[in-house]
Amino acid sequence: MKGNIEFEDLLPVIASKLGGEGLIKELCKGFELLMDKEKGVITLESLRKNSSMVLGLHDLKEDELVSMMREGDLDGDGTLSQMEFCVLMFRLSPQLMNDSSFWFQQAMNHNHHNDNKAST
Ligand SMILES: [Ca+2]
Repeated sequence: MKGNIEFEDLLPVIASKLGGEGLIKELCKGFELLMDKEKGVITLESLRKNSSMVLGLHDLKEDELVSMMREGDLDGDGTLSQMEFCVLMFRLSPQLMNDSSFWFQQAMNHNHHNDNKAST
């Protein structure tokens, strides 16, 4: 799709609109619980081991954990970095997606602002 903006590129914009660090912290609060403490990233193994500690993840089945990893792993290294996890949590939060769609539009409009000569 032409002019498609990657979701993760917009995350900082949306975060700043919705409440900045508070939002990021909220989205990422599960990360430290789920990550492999030695590697500093979430692996399928650490996800499997720790998902019971995170509300909303404790009854995920094995194949759901696998698809969560696959969906969240943007760079294909087989693990979830903190950023990847945040983006995934964002995608998995329908209410958040709903609230952010407005800012999505704002960001898109801002991006195509060049032919708009409106003065400030
Ligand atoms: Ca990754």
